[in-house]
Amino acid sequence: MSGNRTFTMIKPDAVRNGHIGAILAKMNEAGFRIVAMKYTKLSAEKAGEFYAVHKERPFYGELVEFMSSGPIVAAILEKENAVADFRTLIGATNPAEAAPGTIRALYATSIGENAVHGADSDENALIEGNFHFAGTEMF
Ligand code: 3AN
Repeated sequence: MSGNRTFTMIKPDAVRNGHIGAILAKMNEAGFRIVAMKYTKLSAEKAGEFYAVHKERPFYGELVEFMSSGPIVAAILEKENAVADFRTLIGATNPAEAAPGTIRALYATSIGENAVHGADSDENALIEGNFHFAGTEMF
């Protein structure tokens, strides 16, 4: 499984702005297959746990508040070289620096509210996927 799966969330800003369908279409067109998916909402406690690695960063409180501010779409996606190819598809953290045509260039609002999350390593893809989908059937 290592190397061919990644974990993503469509964040509350993109959900609020009506971009779920367009973002899923971009993922599909780029060759990602959905293995597991759910429409859900993180409590502040769960968002804090998910982003625990950023606890010391100045934006942690803001990030937790934003990520628990509304529903998200969480998914595990499959494709060869999934983690790296997905990071390319979503673009830079700051949408102002994201390459044209990337999901963040198209749909993100700001560096904090940047439309979509993508795991940054195979190890984290597994941890984050388990965080949302442990015990869930995958296809
Ligand atoms: P990425 O999501 O591109 O991997 P990270 O891991 O550096 O970026 O940051 C995780 C999340 O923290 C970002 N998706 C974004 O929502 C938020 N974030 C990162 N940098 C900032 C910042 N300077 N100000 C506010 N929020 C930020």
